[in-house]
Amino acid sequence: MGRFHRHSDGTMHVHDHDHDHHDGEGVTARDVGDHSGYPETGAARIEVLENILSENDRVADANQKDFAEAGVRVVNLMSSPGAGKTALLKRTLATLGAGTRVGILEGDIATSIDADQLSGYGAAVSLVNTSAGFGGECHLDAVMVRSGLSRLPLAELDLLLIENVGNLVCPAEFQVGEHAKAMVYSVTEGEEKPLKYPVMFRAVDVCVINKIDLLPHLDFDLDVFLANLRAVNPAATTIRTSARTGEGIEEWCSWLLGQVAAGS
Ligand SMILES: Nc1nc2c(ncn2[C@@H]2O[C@H](COP(=O)(O)OP(=O)(O)O)[C@@H](O)[C@H]2O)c(=O)[nH]1
Ligand SMILES: [Mg+2]
Repeated sequence: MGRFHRHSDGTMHVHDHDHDHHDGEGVTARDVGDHSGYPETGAARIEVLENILSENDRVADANQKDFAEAGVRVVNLMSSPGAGKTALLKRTLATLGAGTRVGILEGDIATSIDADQLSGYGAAVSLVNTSAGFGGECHLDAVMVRSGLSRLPLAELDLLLIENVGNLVCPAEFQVGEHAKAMVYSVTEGEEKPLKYPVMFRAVDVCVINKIDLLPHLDFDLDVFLANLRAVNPAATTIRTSARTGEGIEEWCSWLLGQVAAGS
């Protein structure tokens, strides 16, 4: 378990920190402190967090049972804010068309901006605002997802796509009962992020490398990024897309349909 963490807004959870520099295998040898913070309350905090996480996993199991009963496959889509999740989902809905019955569970801190953008494509959309009773959390957990499921016709869906809250750290730490985790990574984010945010990159089954239409305007080195990704997650599928031009969207939709087929 990582270190307990409290946000400035009062929300709290644990982060799985990378301790490579302690065992000598890490690439950096910089002294970043002894990690012995919270000496007086540390043990109690860890216990509270273990309870929170095991409660989360219990609800995630209940979600997964409901998904199995309904015969729906579920993909949890994560990224930094602005990497292109909503734009990719719009393209996805337009490309999959009526042949695949898709539901969207839209996670957002406070607004319905993304949910509004995704309506009108024939998909059932359920919005979960984390500021509405969930402390404004920076991720979706299993309980929040469960609250949004009641507004979806699960048994009538083939595929449920969850747009998680934009954040490169916390969403990866909470199982929500999904069958696969996907991330959208924008080429504007630099090559080094897999090394800086390994928990997220390690957790995903597929990394959609988006905004490739912008490559001619950037110094982004795709080979360096791919090597960094491989260093933390050798098995992840990679798909290059532009939600702007439509490049790679067919390949992404084929991957999604493969997920649906794997469940039938
Ligand atoms: N050039 C370019 N812009 C994109 C692409 N995908 C998304 N965007 C833009 O990036 C911004 C953030 O996209 P959005 O889908 O809202 O990101 P989200 O926060 O991850 O849901 C919007 O202005 C999109 O139009 C892409 O492939 N290429
Ligand atoms: Mg969005």
